[in-house]
Formats: sequence, C-alpha cells, structure tokens
Amino acid sequence: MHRIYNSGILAGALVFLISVIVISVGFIPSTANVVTAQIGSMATLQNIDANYAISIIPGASQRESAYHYYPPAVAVPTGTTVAWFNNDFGQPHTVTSGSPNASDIGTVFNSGVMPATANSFFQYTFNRGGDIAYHCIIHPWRAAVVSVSNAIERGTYFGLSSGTGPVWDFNKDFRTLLNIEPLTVPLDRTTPIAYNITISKNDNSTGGDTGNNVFSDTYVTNGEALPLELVRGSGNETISYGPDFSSTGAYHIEGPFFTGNSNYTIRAEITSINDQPPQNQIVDEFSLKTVA
Ligand SMILES: [Cu+2]
Repeated sequence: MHRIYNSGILAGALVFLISVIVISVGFIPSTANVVTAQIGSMATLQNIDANYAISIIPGASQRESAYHYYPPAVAVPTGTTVAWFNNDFGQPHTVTSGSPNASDIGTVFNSGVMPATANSFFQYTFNRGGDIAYHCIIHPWRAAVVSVSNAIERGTYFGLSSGTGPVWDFNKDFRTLLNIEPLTVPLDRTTPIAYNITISKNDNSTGGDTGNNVFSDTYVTNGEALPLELVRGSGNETISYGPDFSSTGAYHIEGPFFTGNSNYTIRAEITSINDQPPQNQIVDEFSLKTVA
C-alpha cells in the first residue's frame, strides 16, 4: 500500500499536461469544490499527515480493470484523513465525490485532475458520518465508497473509534479502521509509544466464554494515536502490515480468524513510552461483534 516513486517533473510540462487533460475531458463540474491535487516529494510522503492510503491502481484507466481504487470500499471513523495515490503511471485520474451521473458530484470533494506523474496524491479529512460514494470523472465505470462512522467507545485509558462501531457487519464491510487513542498519555507527535494489541475470540460454539488468543502484536507510533485496520482475511494466513505512512498512517491486520457471528475482545495496552515501561498499567478491553 505504501508506495514511493522516484521521479522529477517540470512544472511547465505539468501545466501543459493538465491543460490537455482538462480540454480532453471536456468539463469539470461547475459545482465542484476543486482542490488542486498535491504533488508530494519523497519528503512530504514521509511526513504526510494522512491516516489511510487508497491506491489508484496500475491499469485503473482500463475498462476491464477489476478496480479503479483499491481498496474500493473502506469504513473509517470520523476524523480520518484518506490519501489517494495515483499509482497508474502515465494516466491522469480524479477522486470526485458522488456517484457517476449524480447531480451533486464533486460537492464534498474533488481532486481535480491528478497529474499522471509520480507521487501525485489527493487527501481529504472525513469529519461527518455517512457513506460517501466517489468516482473518477475520466473513468466513471468503477465507483468506490468511504463509509464514515461517529462510533466511539470510551474506556478508562483509551477511546476507541471505528468505521463500523461495536458490530462489524460483513454484509456491508470487509474492513474496518479503528483509531485507538490514549486518554491519559499526551500525544506530542514525537515521543515513541508502543501499543500491544491482542485480539481474542470467544468461542460460542462450545457454550464457553473463554477467549482464545488469536492475534497479538506491538505497534509503535511517534506520539500519535494508533490507527489500526481490521480486514476480513481471505486466505489461511494472518497478515499484519503497515504503516501506510511514517507516523500517522494505519497498520492493518488481515486475519482468517475474523468470521461471521463471533465475539471478540480487543485488548489495547501501552507497553512503553519513550522506551520506558509506564509507571502504571495502561490497558483497556473492548468488545467487537461480527455479523455475517
Ligand atoms: Cu480514473
């Protein structure tokens, strides 16, 4: 998900390219809140302030491509900043809110034409709940959606906000982004904080309530909350990857252990702050139910 390309561009060539594209596309919706797509350098990519990356995949301009944006559907908590990267080298694209042919396209966000150059990205912060469809004006045959939730649970030491709330319904969402935010540890954007995340599954089939530990790993952020996406796994393997960006980017857990109609406990603990164990235990447990 995290891709960095090396390439320089000439501003003049870029302006020319955009002019050609705009002319050939024919229109930009007049209602659009056009925001110029940003062209990140290596440095800005490292320092990008987004939480979640969506890729405009290689081949996205082709009609037969299964996806234009990947992942095509995500569920995120309010406050999440999503960054879309044009990884379809040599092709211009847009990230434009609304379904193709809808009357309100581009009213929530519109990247304008993202140049067909390396490191071209657009970002938007979702501050309101709801499902927001979007598409590419140039290739309007693969719409995508960001589902935004206001759901938040407060523990003693952490606030847990998520894209789906305490019930994760696989009929709607294959993935859900959690944001695990410490309530008692200052987030100074600098001091390393190590989070241990343990997921246990309560096996109802035996009538028992005992949690089987199905996942445990430690993630470090630089004085930031922990964005952590849960993905319903398709294979037999558990995959943990990330972050999407240096400090604010999401980590991901893709697990075959996420199955429908199950109950999970997510345990979050801060195991070190600036490489020192905290003086008091900082730990909370949250319940998550899956429905299929
Ligand atoms: Cu496109």
